[in-house]
Amino acid sequence: MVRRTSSQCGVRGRRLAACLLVLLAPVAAGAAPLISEVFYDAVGSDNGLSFVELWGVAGTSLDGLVLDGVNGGDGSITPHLTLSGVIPADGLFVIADDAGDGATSVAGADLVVNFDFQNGPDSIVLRAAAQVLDAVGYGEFAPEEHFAGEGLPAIEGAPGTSLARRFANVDTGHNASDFVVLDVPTPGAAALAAVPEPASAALLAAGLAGLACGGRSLPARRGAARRRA
Ligand SMILES: [Ca+2]
Ligand SMILES: [Ca+2]
Ligand SMILES: [Ca+2]
Ligand SMILES: [Ca+2]
Repeated sequence: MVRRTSSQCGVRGRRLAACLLVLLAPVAAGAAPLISEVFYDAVGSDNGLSFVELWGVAGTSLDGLVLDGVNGGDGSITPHLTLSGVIPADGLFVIADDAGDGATSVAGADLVVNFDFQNGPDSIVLRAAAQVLDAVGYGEFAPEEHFAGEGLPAIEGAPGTSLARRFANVDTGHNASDFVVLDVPTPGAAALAAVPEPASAALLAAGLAGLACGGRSLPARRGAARRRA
């Protein structure tokens, strides 16, 4: 058995703690809105049923932001939606498809516009002018196709299912791991990761890092050292 020295353990533990802090951290207050759920393929016609849900800090203006659909086949942009409105108190803003008469069947819509995002492989990108704020690509992309998401694409579910972030406020930049298929779409509702207090997040990461170095937490190992002394 190879024994790690305490200094090897310390370096390894600090690296792991830093990684865990990044992985566990929800998006910080003041950050740009995220695409938290997309529902682009209802059973049968999508008209008046599809939606894109955004998560953001309450009070954030969406005026002038753009949602683009990027065609996986040729990279063309359609639809191209200019947004307006403000993230409400619960942090979730629902952009719902207009059924053609100014109304929508999507519950809790915050903005009604006419659109039809395609089934994959495609991507949906949230922009502020040329700056990409968030993006999700979904479906199986051939090498020559155009993926405009982050990391690897999210998998597609059957018609009637949506793609949603595991936690609406957590974005690791990897669509495949951030998004899951929901059998029942949830416009305007989402699981949120608690924003940890900086001290408790650091303690959690340090404890987990300590476990990686011999299965004892850092305080436990300090205690053992004191008993030997
Ligand atoms: Ca459909
Ligand atoms: Ca429509
Ligand atoms: Ca992102
Ligand atoms: Ca939702």
